[in-house]
Amino acid sequence: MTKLVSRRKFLTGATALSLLAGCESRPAGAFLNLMRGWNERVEGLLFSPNRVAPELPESAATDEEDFPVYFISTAMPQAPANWSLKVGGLVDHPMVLTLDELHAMPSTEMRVRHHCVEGWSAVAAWRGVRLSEVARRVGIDPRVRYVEFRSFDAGYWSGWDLASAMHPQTLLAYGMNDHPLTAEHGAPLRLYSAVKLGYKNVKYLTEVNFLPNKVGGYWEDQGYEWFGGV
Ligand SMILES: Nc1nc2c(c(=O)[nH]1)N[C@H]1C(S)=C(S)[C@@H](COP(=O)(O)O)O[C@H]1N2
Ligand SMILES: [Mo]
Repeated sequence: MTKLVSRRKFLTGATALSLLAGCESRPAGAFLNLMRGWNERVEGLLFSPNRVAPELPESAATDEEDFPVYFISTAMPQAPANWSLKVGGLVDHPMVLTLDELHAMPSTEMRVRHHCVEGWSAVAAWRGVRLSEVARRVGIDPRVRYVEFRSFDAGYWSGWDLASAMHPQTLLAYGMNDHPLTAEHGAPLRLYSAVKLGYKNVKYLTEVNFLPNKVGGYWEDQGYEWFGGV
């Protein structure tokens, strides 16, 4: 816990710089871009796949009515009737997974704190399948370094580093606080990780692609820091 807190403090300044990059003037912009590249490299180095975020007791859970709801669509995103998850990219066996198939895989639950860059945080329990388990089933190519997550929410998406995606606390989540995910929080399936900031946790998933090249994201392309570690 102390480790997490101090690391968050350490990164705050650099994160603020990346956010400023959205309204940059030229010479400062070049400097900020340089800083952002540096910050991403440092974060990548600091990130340990073995560092686990603290799991919290039920008493720490936020009342669900008080858990903020974010989506970029103008109306609540609704899953298509024939929803399924496409898993592809540089993999041996691309798959199209139904919710039933995901339910049949080994499940994990974790109650952790959510951190949004807008300054709020909240606690919930999330249930789902480890992304590493899905990666094992599709068989990822050794050249894979990044993972792209896409959604049916007005094109919201995010690109991740492979190590964070394979972290044991990175789930394809279909449950929240002992009930199926609601439309508010990303039904039928969302990405949920204890080691990433809110905007990296793509709700309303449609696709997971394992890629050799780095890709951006909805907020990342507008100046939010790309790594987005907690
Ligand atoms: N598809 C989609 N996923 C998304 C977002 C979004 O707008 N659309 N917002 C992100 C942000 S900024 C946060 S803080 C969390 C919020 O998750 P919640 O609505 O379950 O609280 O979802 C993330 N994932
Ligand atoms: Mo957020």
